Amino acid sequence: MQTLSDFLRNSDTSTELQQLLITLADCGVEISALVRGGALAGVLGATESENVQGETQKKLDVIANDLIKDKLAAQPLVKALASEEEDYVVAGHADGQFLVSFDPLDGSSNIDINSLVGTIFSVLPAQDGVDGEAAFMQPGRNQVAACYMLYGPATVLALTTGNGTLMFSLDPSDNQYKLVDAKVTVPEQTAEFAINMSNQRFWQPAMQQYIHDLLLGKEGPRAKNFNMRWIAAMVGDVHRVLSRGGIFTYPQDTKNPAKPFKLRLMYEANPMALLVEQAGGIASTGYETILDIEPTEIHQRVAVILGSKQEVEHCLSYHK
Ligand code: AFP
Repeated sequence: MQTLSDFLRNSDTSTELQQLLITLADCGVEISALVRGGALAGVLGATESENVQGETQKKLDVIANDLIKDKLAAQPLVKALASEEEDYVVAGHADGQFLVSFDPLDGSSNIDINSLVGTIFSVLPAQDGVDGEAAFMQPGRNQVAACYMLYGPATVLALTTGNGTLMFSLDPSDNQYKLVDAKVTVPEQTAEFAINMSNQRFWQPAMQQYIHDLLLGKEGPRAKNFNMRWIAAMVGDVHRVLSRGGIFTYPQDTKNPAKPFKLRLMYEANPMALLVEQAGGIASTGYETILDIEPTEIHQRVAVILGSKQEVEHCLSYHK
């Protein structure tokens, strides 16, 4: 079976990007081992500190964040990095070619219940003369690569460099990622949706109506029954969408008027949007294609509707 390194070597990915991707993949191998260690690795539970989003950081979030930061600091190709867990952009090597943003442990509330978590990376090209946060203010369309590692029963790596989406699985016998799907394809139709239903009363009318119609099933306007899944880790929900299709959404809500959106553009929405688009799906806010958003700040949050083409288009028709 083809390893990630073999695949990259035989692809038209630049040597520099290959090196960076191997570094990111290695971070996943180490974090996967920590996650598997669970309580025995002494990594569960919360720290006292809060991150910039005002959320209590789990111990493993901090460990994963530091691990990635250290690995990327040692990588001369990285000009700067931005993490969901860092208040500010961290400078790297002045002549580095790449900017890396990441969510070190997505779905961290799942850690203590031994459920799915993962790591998400987005890679942008560095630009001459633009430093700090300003360097990251590029639309997701500019990403040269996006990937996630999902730490589940198996550790999997989904990767795109803008030429389709590929899936690798981490072989525990030699700690190598092996190619399991060279052309991930999201089915255009689905009968499965993912949304946090507990927020229903806070959604905008368009999303209220769309979900209402899904719930009517065979007797409603959609004339078919829908099933629901919610993993509470975007990385897990997107993996399901890439594996068998579906629609995943975290829409705008009024639960906390100061925070109408939940998911982060740079660390979650953009990399997942590229992976889903490259697999034939769609990713939108309801009003704008995610990858076309011009970011205004590093920790920006957005509404997300992504997945199977026809179903997302159907959902978007309610937003017109
Ligand atoms: P954390 O990484 O802070 O745990 O957040 C995960 C997440 O941003 C995303 O991965 C999930 O889809 C979403 O939150 C879950 O949100 P709910 O708590 O509303 O289920």
